[in-house]
Amino acid sequence: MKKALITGISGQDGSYLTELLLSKGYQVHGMIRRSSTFNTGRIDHIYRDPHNGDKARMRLYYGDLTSTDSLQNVISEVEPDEIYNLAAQSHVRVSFDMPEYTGDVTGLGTLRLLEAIRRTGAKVRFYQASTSELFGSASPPQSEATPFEPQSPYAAAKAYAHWVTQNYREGYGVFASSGILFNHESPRRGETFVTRKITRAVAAILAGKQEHLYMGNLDSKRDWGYAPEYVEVMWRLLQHDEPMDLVIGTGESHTVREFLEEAFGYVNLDYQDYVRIDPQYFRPTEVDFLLADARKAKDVLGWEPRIRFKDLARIMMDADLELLGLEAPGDGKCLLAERFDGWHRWEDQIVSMDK
Ligand code: NAP
Ligand code: F7E
Repeated sequence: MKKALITGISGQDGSYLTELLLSKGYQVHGMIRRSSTFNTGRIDHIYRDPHNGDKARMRLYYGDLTSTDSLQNVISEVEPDEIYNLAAQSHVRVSFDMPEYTGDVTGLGTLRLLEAIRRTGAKVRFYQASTSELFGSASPPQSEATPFEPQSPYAAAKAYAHWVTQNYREGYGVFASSGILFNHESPRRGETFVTRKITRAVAAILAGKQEHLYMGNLDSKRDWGYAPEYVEVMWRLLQHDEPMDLVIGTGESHTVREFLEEAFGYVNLDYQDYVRIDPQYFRPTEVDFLLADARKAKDVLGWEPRIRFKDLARIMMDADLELLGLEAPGDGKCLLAERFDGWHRWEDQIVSMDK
């Protein structure tokens, strides 16, 4: 049974990756941060009480990317075959408010992890969560050959993490691959990222719980994909013979305004009646136009996205409507069930975690 260690297991991608790896028979070990309340909402459905005698296939450990000893301890204890470094201060706007902290966690945190791998001599395959934010102001479409032009403390920290990952690959022979993933969303997306902020607001407006939606720049363009499809690439990347850097995206780009039209339009509302602009959501420097050229992913891994912009908006809308007990007008739920049913087969297996 292969063992995977996931940093950022409690995040959007960490939760989907956990489900995928469990369905593939892995033992999954995840690092979580200590907080005064449990912060495991996205993975609680996987919890099985170990006191019931179940054989543990999932365990959680306290640790932090800012703490070298916690990283070394968890690697020594788990002896993983694969490490997925998904933990980060991942919010671009917040990185302008907390630039030093973002650099420490998102940038130096990756170095700490790689250095722990080198020092412990662990024979692991390492995945680094790189990002389309690295391309910043570079002209679209962006591929592996596009030069980085980071436009935020977050992107600069991710650039450091990306280069140091490449350095440990070349300098120390670590099997280290970076997925340069464009934006990917889901019903589990953090509530302050723009897609989820919009779908939650539409549902709340429909339920009479919210009057207006305050937004920033509506003209930036993003290549939005569906998170469960993207975590599959992370896994496939580490199964490949050679470590590499790989761009992952849909090759389709839309403005924030178009996402508003899609989400409000889905329940027959006009976004212009509800959306107000609040400059607090503008960023000192913006990334205007991201569009993936993911041909290498198709050539090397045979990977292609199935869920596109409209389906993504519908899936997220249906989930947020359901959360508020509202009827979904479309068939987004069918989409979800049909295409990803197999992933949830781990539920039949014995899974346990001690938190
Ligand atoms: P997310 O939902 O924000 O999750 C981030 C995870 O990192 C959470 O589990 C969080 O723990 C953890 N974390 C934060 N600070 C930490 C620290 N100091 N030590 C240990 N863990 C810490 O992010 P995501 O959307 O799943 O993205 C996963 C990764 O891919 C991130 O590195 C992100 O930057 C990168 N990425 C994301 C996208 C995207 O569109 N989603 C695209 C490209 C790259 P808590 O739950 O305790 O906060
Ligand atoms: O913003 C604009 C905002 O915060 C998208 C992270 O996962 O993807 C994400 O970074 C766009 C930007 O994502 C609001 O200015 C307008 O142009 O959803 P976002 P992001 O900044 O693209 C990349 C790939 C990552 O790696 C990151 O970790 O939407 N926008 N009005 C707004 N954005 C937010 N959050 N809130 C607004 O009110």
